[in-house]
Amino acid sequence: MDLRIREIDAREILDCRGNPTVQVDVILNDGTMGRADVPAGRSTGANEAKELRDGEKRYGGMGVRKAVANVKEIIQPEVKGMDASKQRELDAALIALDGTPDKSRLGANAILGVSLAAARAAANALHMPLYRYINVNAHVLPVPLLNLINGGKHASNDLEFQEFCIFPVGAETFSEAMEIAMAVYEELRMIIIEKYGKIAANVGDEGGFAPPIIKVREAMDNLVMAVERTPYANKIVYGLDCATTHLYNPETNKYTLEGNELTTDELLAFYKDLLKDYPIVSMEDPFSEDDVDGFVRATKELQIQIVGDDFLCTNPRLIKERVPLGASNALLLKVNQIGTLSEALDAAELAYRNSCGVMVSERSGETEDPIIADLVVGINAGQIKTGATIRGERTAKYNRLLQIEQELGSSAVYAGRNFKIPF
Ligand code: 2PG
Ligand code: MG
Repeated sequence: MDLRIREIDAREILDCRGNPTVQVDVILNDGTMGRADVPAGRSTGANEAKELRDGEKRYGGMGVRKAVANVKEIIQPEVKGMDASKQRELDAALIALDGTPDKSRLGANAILGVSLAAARAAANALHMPLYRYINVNAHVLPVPLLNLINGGKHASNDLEFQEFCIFPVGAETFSEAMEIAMAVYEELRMIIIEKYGKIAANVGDEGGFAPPIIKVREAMDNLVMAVERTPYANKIVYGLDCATTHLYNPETNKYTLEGNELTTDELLAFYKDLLKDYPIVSMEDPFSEDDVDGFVRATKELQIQIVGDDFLCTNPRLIKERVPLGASNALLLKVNQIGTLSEALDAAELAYRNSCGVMVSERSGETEDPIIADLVVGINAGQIKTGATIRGERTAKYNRLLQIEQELGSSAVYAGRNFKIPF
């Protein structure tokens, strides 16, 4: 077995929104190949690593031919001959070669593709599933957060919060959680058709419904009604991605919500009222990406899981700076926010060491690559957010988790109500 990198190939492929993205193949000396696709966000944080887009006419400027060329012409000669299983060494070389703090020279999309494909190649060469290659103790199957109603930047409705999720925490197993999720999905589809007509049952970017709703409470009521029509109501709690970076106006220092301009205090009061009426256990980005004070107050006063997405950007520097202040108690882990596998693993470890939960997440622009399914099990994270089930780029992840559950057999533990600290 020879784990040294012989060749790297890359190409432009399409994500689920039809935008170009990077696919990388890392081929080892022994002929083994690892392939990985790079996802892309739409409601992105300012502190994310920067993907490189061509900015030319084709694909409205979204082409990634430059990133692909960077993989083949700049990265390949540099990392050729490196041992693909020395992930940290490889990632450090990629970071040094780029030379910018946000990976903007070569593009985080170019760098991440190589980083992930190398991990896959090494795991393949060692005949190991990727989750086990990441961690010999991998055994936790995550609670799937089904994002059943889409708003914000992911939908063409006027609902401002981006994601309304169910957490099937009361399931015994991951496969039961999926069964429960689909039962709710079907009920919700019927409720939406009854209330808003057939056309309203179309779905948003992440496969959840995007009915013509404006009010947060109306979305929650529909979701709760759907849950209550199934036999699983006592097994389900709720979570939101408020994604408020995009509702915040830095000029007025206020948040736009349902036709009102709210201060941090008023938005917090809105959340408190909401928690009185719905069993919401998790809120992501309840305040905008730099509203540290808002995050501290939310974490302290709401007493639920407060997840930092735009707020932490999977960035070890931001986690070190912000989490010890009591600003959030869970990390949303998106590998392309930081740009290499080892930095993402560092971010997860830092979160754990600060008693934070970790929720592994897709991007709204995904491909069929299920790599985050292996990642979430590999780090025993306990929670995965990968949209709703009826789109292929979403089922790819759920289906991979179903395979992993079967592979793990009796050692598989479903995180369930312990999703924050699963063991
Ligand atoms: C989010 C994500 C994923 P995007 O805000 O959490 O759901 O969206 O990938 O568009 O940033
Ligand atoms: Mg988010």
